[in-house]
Amino acid sequence: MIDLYYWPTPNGHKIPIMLEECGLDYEVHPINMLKGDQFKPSYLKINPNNKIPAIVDRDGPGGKPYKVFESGAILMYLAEKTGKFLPKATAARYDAIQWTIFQVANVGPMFGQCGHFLRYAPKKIPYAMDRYKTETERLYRVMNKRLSKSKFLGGNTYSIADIATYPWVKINDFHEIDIDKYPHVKRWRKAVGARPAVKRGLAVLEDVMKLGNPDKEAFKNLFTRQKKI
Ligand SMILES: N[C@@H](CCC(=O)N[C@@H](CS)C(=O)NCC(=O)O)C(=O)O
Repeated sequence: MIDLYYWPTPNGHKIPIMLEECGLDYEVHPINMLKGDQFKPSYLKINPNNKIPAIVDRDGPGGKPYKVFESGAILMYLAEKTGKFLPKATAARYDAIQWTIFQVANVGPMFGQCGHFLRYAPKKIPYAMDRYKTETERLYRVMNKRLSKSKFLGGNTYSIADIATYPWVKINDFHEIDIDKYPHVKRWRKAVGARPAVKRGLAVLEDVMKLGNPDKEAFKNLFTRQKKI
């Protein structure tokens, strides 16, 4: 049994999708980041970085509970636990790992900042809007080129690289990207989005958060309270 500490955001979605793909049993513990649950001392014992997602594997290495934070590390841990969605052969394995790290180091942070400065920043800052939009477009071009030669991001089989990246590309409207300009990404997005496990993963707590304008309390918890950590 896996305890999933979760809120339905792009970084969050990756984990129920992987759990569904792997057929693992899990229990969802909502961490309402709009109310500041991510800062509670009880949660900081699971994720010292006060962000979602995190997991505790009740049956971890040596039969003991094991905590994992950082979505990329969680995907790798679950892939290793189940032997699924990460090829065994070295080159294929590292192809998938490279594209997973590409997501956590580039796609997530840059698309996130792009959406932030386009939509949430209280002041319009043209330099920041342009900087992150330009980088987001560049990352779409990188993925489009990769997917023109490869069925999936990590290679010819579906892997944790696709699971990591799909939830961010799904919300292309949020960072104001016209998906039609990236036909290979569009083809891949359709194929990944059609997987039954992806649909089930996305449905977990789907009603509790819509991308939109956060209210005053949510804005404080998401964007200003970090100064005190
Ligand atoms: N690198 C982290 C990023 C996690 C992250 O940024 N989570 C966001 C939601 S998508 C969060 O918890 N935000 C709340 C906060 O920053 O207080 C990962 O991939 O797990």
